[in-house]
Amino acid sequence: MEKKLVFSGVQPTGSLHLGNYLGALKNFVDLQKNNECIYCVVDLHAITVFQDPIELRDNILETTAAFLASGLDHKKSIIFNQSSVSGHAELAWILNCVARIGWLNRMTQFKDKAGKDREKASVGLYIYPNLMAADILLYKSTHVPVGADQKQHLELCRDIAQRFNNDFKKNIFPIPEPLIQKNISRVMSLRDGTKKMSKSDESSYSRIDLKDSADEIVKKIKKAKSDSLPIPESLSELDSKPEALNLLNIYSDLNKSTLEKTLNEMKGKDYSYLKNKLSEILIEIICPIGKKITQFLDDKNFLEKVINEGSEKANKIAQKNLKEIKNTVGFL
Ligand code: AQP
Repeated sequence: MEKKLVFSGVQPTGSLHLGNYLGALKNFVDLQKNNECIYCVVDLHAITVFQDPIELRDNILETTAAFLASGLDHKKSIIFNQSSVSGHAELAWILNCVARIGWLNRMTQFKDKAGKDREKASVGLYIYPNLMAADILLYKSTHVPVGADQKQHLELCRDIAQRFNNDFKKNIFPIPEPLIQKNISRVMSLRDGTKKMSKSDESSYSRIDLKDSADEIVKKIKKAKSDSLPIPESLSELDSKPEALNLLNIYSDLNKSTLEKTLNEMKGKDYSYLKNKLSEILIEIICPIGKKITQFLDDKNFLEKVINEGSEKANKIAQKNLKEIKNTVGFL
């Protein structure tokens, strides 16, 4: 089987949550077994929305700690922070000149994040998808594990790679494939099943943080929105109950089961039954990761060493590819 070259990134914008774990990190860990993997703490992306510099520094280390605590091995995979490899910003500029304004105008994440006051959003937030394309293409990555929320950005990256190859009549970039989790590609907020679970949601009750204690998990799941009727029998009945569907989906995924099997086990029961089972399995899987994050954070020198070594390795690949790309564009 052909080896994949895998790239993905996570923004250091706060403590990572269950959505980041089930939608991204869990997949990162599986992929590192048989593939060459590059995992990046994307700090250049983080500053598209203002970040307090002290908090940003802490969050870069905390995201690195979450990578390691989830099972990434810095000896097998390259783990580093984006701003330490200048090739990301250099290639992003070249790709800014390849991507079309019309393509960016279709990006729904910009519309969601900029909100009504679009004029006041940073230019960086608008061209964020071009930087993401640069992250992926800088390493000539072939596969990108992301949550479903990033699918549109990845499609844009494919369009940019194709356009670059066509414009310069050279197959420089492979066209990267998304790797999206099948069972649960999007973990939704515990307070509103139509919104994704997100670090920046004001309510901490909307998400399970990887560092939450067992008590916090129980409290948050107890308070999670569900439904006043018992758990239904069929999938179709869940269409109009996004919060209930989300809890059942999370439980199924953690339990390595399918939604159909979970419904079979739970149909007719009250949501309190599901919530108790869900809390138990969350405590079993998430609490050990949270404990490891805290342990890693006690040794900041080690975390810095991991990202410095990773940056060196990433930089070597980046410089080689960037030389070829610049040459293709016609730079001296
Ligand atoms: N709710 C989610 N369900 C599934 N996957 C998710 N991811 C994020 N939220 C969910 C995936 O996690 C990876 C890293 O995401 P990120 O932190 O870089 O950016 P994000 O998607 O913008 O995450 P947040 O939590 O919503 O951060 P803020 O609030 O700072 O914008 C990605 O692969 C993403 O798909």
